[in-house]
Amino acid sequence: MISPEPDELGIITPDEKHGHVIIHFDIDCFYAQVEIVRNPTLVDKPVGVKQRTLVVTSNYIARERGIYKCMPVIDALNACPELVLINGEDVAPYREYAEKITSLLREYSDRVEKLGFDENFVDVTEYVSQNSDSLTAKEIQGRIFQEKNYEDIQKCECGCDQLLIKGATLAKTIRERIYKEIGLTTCAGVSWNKLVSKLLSPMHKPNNQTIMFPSQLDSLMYFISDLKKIPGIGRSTLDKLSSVGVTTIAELQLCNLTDLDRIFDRATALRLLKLSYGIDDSSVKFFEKNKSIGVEDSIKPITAFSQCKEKLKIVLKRVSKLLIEDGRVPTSLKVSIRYKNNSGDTVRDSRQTAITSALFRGNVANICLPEVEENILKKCLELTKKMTQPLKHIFITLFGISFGKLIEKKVLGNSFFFPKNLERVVGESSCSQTSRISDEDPSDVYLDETVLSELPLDLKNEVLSSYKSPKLVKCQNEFETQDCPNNWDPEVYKSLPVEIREELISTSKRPAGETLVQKQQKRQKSILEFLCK
Ligand code: DCP
Ligand code: MG
Ligand code: MG
Repeated sequence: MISPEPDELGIITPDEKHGHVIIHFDIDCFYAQVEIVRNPTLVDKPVGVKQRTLVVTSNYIARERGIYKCMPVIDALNACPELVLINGEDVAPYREYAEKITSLLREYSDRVEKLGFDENFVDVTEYVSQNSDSLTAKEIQGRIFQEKNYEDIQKCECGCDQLLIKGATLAKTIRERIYKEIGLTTCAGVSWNKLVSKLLSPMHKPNNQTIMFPSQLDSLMYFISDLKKIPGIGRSTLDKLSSVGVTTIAELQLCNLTDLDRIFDRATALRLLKLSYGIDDSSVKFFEKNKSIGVEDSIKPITAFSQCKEKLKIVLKRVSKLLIEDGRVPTSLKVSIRYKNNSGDTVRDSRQTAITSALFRGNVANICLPEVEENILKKCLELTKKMTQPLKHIFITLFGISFGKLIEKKVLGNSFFFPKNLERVVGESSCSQTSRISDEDPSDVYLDETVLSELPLDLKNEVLSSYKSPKLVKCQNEFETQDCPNNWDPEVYKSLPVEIREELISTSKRPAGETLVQKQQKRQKSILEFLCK
């Protein structure tokens, strides 16, 4: 047997740096808690949430009465006849609560990484360092892994223990805020890496948190023992490992790279060895919004194209709700179907098409307007037709609609034109293709060429004829939508750097500027009203 290369072995010895504080949060009995917050009369009852034939989760009262996750509804009602069962097939409320939590966590760090629906990693290293004094605690919050006394724990030479203890104080504060402001209890794990924090968080369920120190790492991995519990080791990896007789963490630790090289590439082999020692040097990713928003629905088989529209409409209504909650405007549309092909096999297919943001007239909430909905349904049907055309018989059992390439509303996207005062703003917000606006007649109106070009011809002519000499400019920037004070367009205002916002406020207070701005805003309002009719 060839021995592993020394420098690679060096990497897998448990001597990683402990400079970070990473908290893993997991909401207790998530769907069930959301249902109880929505209907507090359920608080002292056993509550289960069902999807189709399974109870996907239940509150802890129900769990004490024998209900477990993904138990068949029939068995659950036998075990606990008084179980209050709530239909949880519409996941929109859960998504809403999950987003509330994520946005609260983002107050503490830009590094907030979602894992599934009800879990988040947060790297709070910077926050803890910057608020070190206020996080100094008399005692360690929550539980210590294996109920150790801190005094008995071997201290780490790098001094990370104190940082972690402050992290635990912060985790407690955040959990209390989540409960007070959102109404949900959570569990948390506090350590220096994602893997360890994730393994710690469920240790004292519900509503508690667990911390661990680097000198306890070997005990943790020995305690966990089961390879399946390590996130990042999936089914196929487990199968490959078991094909060479490795089924526990201890057995994996005994492997050397050469053993693993036979079944994995070198990078995977190293990663697996590191994980078996509790070493995880992956960082918590920066918060990122979903790349697409979609819904899929299993349906009773439909056997004629004429039945598709009705089904698609139901799915579209559900996905519209999610889109509106998100607020971004989509520019691509995808339809997925599951169907029987000409050989009788059940297969899936999808088709997508670009859609213009002008379809939503500056606000994704307009997706609810009948003509917008109809327009999208028409596109969905066209896509469905492309997929079903080659079929001898139609037999569809699932429809999915997903919107992608989501963009924040453009700086001019729903203001449509902008006052001259915004000239600097546009230039300085790296709106690369925006024409520089010169010092001309203050009554000039600037229209976004991109938006204009996307309008139907009659509307476009109407808009152009409304102004004496409109100037066309192009802006491709995408910005976030938030509120704004005073009379400024919120979209435009909030997208600006603070110093420019301040300048705008002071400019808008000047009488001359005020007249111009108000005049142009009035026009803007009327055009928007016109567009929203
Ligand atoms: N979920 C699901 N189907 C599954 C597992 C879970 O729909 N097979 C849903 C219901 C859960 C939610 O995801 O409420 C979060 O999953 P968790 O595993 O975190 O379970 P809970 O939050 O319900 O319970 P716990 O208190 O154990 O975290
Ligand atoms: Mg949970
Ligand atoms: Mg979870």
